[in-house]
Amino acid sequence: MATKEEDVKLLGFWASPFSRRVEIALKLKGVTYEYLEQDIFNKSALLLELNPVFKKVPVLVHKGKILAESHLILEYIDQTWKNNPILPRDPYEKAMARFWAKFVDEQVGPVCFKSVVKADKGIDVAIEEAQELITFLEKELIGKDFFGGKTIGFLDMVAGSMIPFCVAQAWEGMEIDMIPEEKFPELNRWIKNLNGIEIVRECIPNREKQIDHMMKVAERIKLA
Ligand SMILES: N[C@@H](CCC(=O)N[C@@H](CS)C(=O)NCC(=O)O)C(=O)O
Repeated sequence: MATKEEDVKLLGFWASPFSRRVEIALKLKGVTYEYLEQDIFNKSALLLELNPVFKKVPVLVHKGKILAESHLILEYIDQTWKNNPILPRDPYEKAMARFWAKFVDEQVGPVCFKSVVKADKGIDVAIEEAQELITFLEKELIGKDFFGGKTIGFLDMVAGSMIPFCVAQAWEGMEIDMIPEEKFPELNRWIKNLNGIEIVRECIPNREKQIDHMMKVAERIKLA
């Protein structure tokens, strides 16, 4: 476990799935950290200094060492604090967790949000394309409580922060059910399991506030 002297700081943004997942990991490991909320529309000198390459949150600072990019930060946390492992030990399972996490952030997130908001080919086509992607994750959950097995792990943190607690709330704002129970029973079971974890509930953004925020972002995307 981390002690105060370990000096952990996290630069984040309340609505960001990328920083929310890092908070879940830190809390799960019992790491004490200082949280520095950032305005991503008016970036602080500190954020630009610590992440000059991407200029994005999250940024983790541990004993003066600076890390950006949420997947790498999660791996660093897992290797630094060994209790409550996040990534599978088995090399193949570890590679697959990384594979699906990349799929969530690079495919599911953008297709389920930007493509659905823009709906260039019509909203029904956009929904169908997005749900086709989510079906891959539905299949990955068959017979499991979490993607990581019996306990919450790396892919649960990535997919949980991105899908039910971010993008699905944007759909809710558009009055569309992104993950209907009858179509996605496994994902619905998984979301209930995630909601059953106190740390997850502590780390996810307030639902109404998140819907409101996502609708504002959607307006910006439509106008762009
Ligand atoms: N690949 C990055 C994505 C981080 C990211 O997109 N962060 C957003 C907040 S949701 C941000 O800082 N955006 C500011 C910007 O794009 O200028 C990660 O996994 O950490």
